Amino acid sequence: GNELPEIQDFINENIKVVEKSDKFGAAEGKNVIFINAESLQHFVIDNQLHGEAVTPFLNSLVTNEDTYYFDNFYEQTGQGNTSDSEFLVENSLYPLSRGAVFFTHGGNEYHALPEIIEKESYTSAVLHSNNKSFWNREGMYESLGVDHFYGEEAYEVSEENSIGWGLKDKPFFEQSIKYLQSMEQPFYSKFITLTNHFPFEMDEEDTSIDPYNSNSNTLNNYFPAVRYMDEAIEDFFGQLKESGLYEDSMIVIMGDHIGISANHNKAMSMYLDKEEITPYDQVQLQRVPLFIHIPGDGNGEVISDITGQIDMKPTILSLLGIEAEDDIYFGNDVFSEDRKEYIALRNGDFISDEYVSTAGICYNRQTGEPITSETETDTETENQDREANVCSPIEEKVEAELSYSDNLIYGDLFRFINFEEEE
Ligand code: GP9
Repeated sequence: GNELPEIQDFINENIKVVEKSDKFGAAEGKNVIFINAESLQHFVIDNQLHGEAVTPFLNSLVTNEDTYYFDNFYEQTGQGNTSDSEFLVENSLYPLSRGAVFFTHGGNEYHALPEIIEKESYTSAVLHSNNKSFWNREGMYESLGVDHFYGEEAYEVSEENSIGWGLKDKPFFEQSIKYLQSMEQPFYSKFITLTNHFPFEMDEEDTSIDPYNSNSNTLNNYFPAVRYMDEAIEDFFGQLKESGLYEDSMIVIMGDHIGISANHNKAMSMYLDKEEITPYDQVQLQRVPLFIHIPGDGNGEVISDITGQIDMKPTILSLLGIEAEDDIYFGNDVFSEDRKEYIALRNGDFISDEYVSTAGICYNRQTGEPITSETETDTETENQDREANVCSPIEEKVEAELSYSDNLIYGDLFRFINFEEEE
């Protein structure tokens, strides 16, 4: 645990914001219903196919007065895909650069969201109709302090109501309502959807928008699968209202990771009407939707600040009005004025207000143009390369952040901290 003081100093100096955001406590005492939306990317939101909206319900949520929509919110996962997104959300730590931390370090001690909010009388549950051992969820959830895990055996799954990876999202939500109703309140529940998963297979009866027409079947089929998810979430909102849970809950919808990889760039460039997908565009495609919907709030807006999955834990805690000053985390409350100015991706790329850094190239974020020279004030040749890279100062912070997060995981360092005492 010798490294802890250095890590804590780094976090205090570079990450933590002392001042509470003006949304602190905006959802105090409410249930949290978190939808981990499989493979949902930002580019489909408010976009069209064959002259139709791809996600009519989610589009209506963007402009809903009770919704905060974040249109520059990035997924930060690595090889652990969905499990990495869960790891980011619950811990505000980075997943690992290789392998899935759910498997490699599922037995570590953590100071995760479910555990923290349990002290404020919150019950926590994950609902996901898949085998409990997939991604070692059962083991990891115990380490994260999740109280209940409703896996595949909690659902009625038949040939008729399943496709691809298992139970379709509509029956999944329908069958989950009874579990929510039986949960002690307030609760923090996470729903992990499944239908919008590669290869995006759909039954005819569930297809309400025609596929795209390109050389990529993956991208073609993505649209009907996303539309199905949009409908499933809309139905779920209806069920929440009918069950009386809606008013007392905050509903968060977050895309977990990209669904369309760079292998489909030709088709993607055709859909987005671009000549090509540049490395800069590739980073922009790592944006996933984040909706924070607080019934009765009335102040909803679209927020374009640079944000990411690492921010979810401090954001949820702040919205619930829970202070966790001594906690160790690498994100910020998305509503905070004083947030750190960049979001780091797991491969060391980053996005800041001004720049996008990827594949060793520093881009102007607004124009998407590479920055070739910023050396007007210094003509000495040997300094040019160094100074040409205006991304360097942030790159250094990103590198430090990722490696401190790795150290915490590899060294299982949370076992050396007694948060009870510190709080
Ligand atoms: C599996 C589901 C999908 O249970 O969460 O996982 P993914 O393949 O997207 O990581």
